[in-house]
Amino acid sequence: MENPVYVTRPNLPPLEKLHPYLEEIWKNKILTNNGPFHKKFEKELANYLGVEQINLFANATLALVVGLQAMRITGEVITTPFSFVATTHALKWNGITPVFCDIEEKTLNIDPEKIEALITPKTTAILPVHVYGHPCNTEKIQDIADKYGLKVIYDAAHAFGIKMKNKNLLLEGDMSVLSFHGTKLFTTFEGGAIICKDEKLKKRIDYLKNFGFADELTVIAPGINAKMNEFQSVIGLLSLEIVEEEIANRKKVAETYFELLNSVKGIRVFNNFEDYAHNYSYFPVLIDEKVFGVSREKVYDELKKNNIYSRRYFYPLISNMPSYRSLPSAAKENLPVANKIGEQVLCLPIYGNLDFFHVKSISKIIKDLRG
Ligand code: T4K
Repeated sequence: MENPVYVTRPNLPPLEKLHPYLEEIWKNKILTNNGPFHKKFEKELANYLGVEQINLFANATLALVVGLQAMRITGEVITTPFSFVATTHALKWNGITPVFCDIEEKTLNIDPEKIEALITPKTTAILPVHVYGHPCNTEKIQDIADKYGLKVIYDAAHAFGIKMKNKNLLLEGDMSVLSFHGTKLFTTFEGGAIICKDEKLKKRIDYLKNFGFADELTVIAPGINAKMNEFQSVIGLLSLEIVEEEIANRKKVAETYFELLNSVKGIRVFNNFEDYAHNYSYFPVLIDEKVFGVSREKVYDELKKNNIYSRRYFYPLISNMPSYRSLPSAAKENLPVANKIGEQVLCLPIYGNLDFFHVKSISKIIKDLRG
């Protein structure tokens, strides 16, 4: 490939649309602290996502940290090792012990059948991730949470724009956290949001993300600075106008991959989206070396030699990282599925304006490697 092909590229609004907004910011000189564009974006985003209220954040990691604190989560939290490090780091930053639960083959999300065995008197919550935008089994997770009096916080960093048939995925559990990072389907450069259903909780989150200020003189808790600024909010407003088109374009890319890779023995693609409209935020494939004849590493290297930068999201597993591997729940024998998937997974490039020539070339390079 003449130019590098990355795992993702942001979909940016037309530059000329930004200028009037910047002029407005330059005129009114409000740059941050719940300014007019922040308010507008909060409203329009809530409307787009079909939720009542939303708290905007500087990024999803801070949103997770603040969200857990706002809900007063302590002790142990059951979570998945198959995610981006930020999921577990947010627990650590709150002094909470992560307890890793294995994942299910079908969705690569936390396996609800394995949660109960990990509950102890110290467990206060479950922190699942809708990995790659594959929805978790929220009914089963909620049943367990209700039975044991646990809170559920969804890391929904990959789940923007998922449309379920009978429910709003972002309203499942007690809280959902979205990411608007530059590598995400919907971006504000850096950014994130919390969606919760309780108005009092929303208020507490707003205080905590602004140093704990409830009014000019009252600080209710040692909060942090995690606010989204006016520039990010403007990008968010403009990105809302183009996100549906981005999803539709990504769908076409994904369908081409499906067509070209679906029947390759030893390669698993994820195209079983019967119950929901997917957002195509990632395109993970699983490479079973024994059947395919070639390792995931070899495929990754071969693509790289061709100037194509796939990513091994999420390898190594969080549970195998130095900060976490000494935890009893991190032992490999407790997490057989996650460890297997971690060795097999490769995320192929996907974004709205990825050239079909590239999709075909990537698929051909992979197929030609077959042992
Ligand atoms: N929970 C989950 C489940 C998450 O996946 C994440 C973030 C979080 C929580 C935390 O969300 P934030 O606090 O970030 O809002 C990336 C992202 O930094 C991270 O946001 C994301 N997950 C994770 C899955 O991936 P890297 O280290 O792989 O990114 P990087 O810089 O190598 O970018 C990958 C490719 O994307 C580049 O090769 C080119 C392209 N790219 C990237 C950037 C940053 C662009 O074209 N433009 C850009 O601005 O971590």
